[in-house]
Amino acid sequence: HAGFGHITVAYIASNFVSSDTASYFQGLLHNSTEDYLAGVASWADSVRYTKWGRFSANFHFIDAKDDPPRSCGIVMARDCKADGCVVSAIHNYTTRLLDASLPASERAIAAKFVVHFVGDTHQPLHNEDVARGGNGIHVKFNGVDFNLHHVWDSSIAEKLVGGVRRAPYAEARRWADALTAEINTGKFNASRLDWLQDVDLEDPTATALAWASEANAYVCTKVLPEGPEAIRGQELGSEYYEAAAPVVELQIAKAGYRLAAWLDLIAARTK
Ligand code: DCM
Ligand code: DCM
Ligand code: ZN
Repeated sequence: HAGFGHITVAYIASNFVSSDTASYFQGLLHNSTEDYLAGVASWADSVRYTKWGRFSANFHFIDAKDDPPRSCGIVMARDCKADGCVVSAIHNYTTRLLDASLPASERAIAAKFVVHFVGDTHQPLHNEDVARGGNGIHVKFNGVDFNLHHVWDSSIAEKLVGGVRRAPYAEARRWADALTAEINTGKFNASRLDWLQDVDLEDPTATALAWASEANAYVCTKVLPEGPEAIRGQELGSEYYEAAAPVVELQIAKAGYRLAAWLDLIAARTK
């Protein structure tokens, strides 16, 4: 369920947006329930393999051509493909959301892409070129074969919450509410304002690049601490998981909190 993390991020954002923001996006997305963001969070993944959605396939990641674990870092001119990457996609769809001359149907598509790509840019391996973001690194997780990208997209988060069902909305909601409490009064409370330091609606590329660079740095420290070859074929369900799970939790919490701030800025501008 690659969707579980995205749905959780969307529920966290729903918990933090202002009531004006909620009304604005509920109207745009024609969904007046509490699931208006969660319900569209995985849409971008469902269209990327369709004929209509092919143009968006490269928008889910940026292939940082760095050298983990020795050196991590993103260089836009080097790493963002000519037809786009997650950083330029966040810029493009934020701009389209703000463009009142576009039909509402196009602004709704832009909203769905923004909700999804803010999540993708917080996953370290969506900001790394090595083995196509870890897709080519085969590992085991609790005895089952996966690739490293899938472990970071799904397996770690699913283990953290004790497993999820095929439609993971209830589990995502519960996890989102727990992380919301950590942000409001718990272990993330002290850092929540720092998380918004780079947020600047005047410069969506710089904002998204700051988020992507922060996630990319984890590739050198927590994803591939001994390099890509050392991890191939390894069991990642115990010690590796123990070190990785706090990063996944932090990145999901940050993505949701930042998405709320971003949507608040956008909705305030459209008044
Ligand atoms: N499109 C996009 N980003 C743009 C322009 C277009 O993603 N900057 C996508 C979304 C639209 C589709 O292309 O649904 C068709 O757009 P248009 O009618 O402008 O060609
Ligand atoms: N992906 C990535 N970096 C790449 C290629 C793909 O982060 N260079 C992501 C996009 C999907 C997942 O990996 O979330 C699987 O991609 P695909 O279906 O293209 O193999
Ligand atoms: Zn994606």
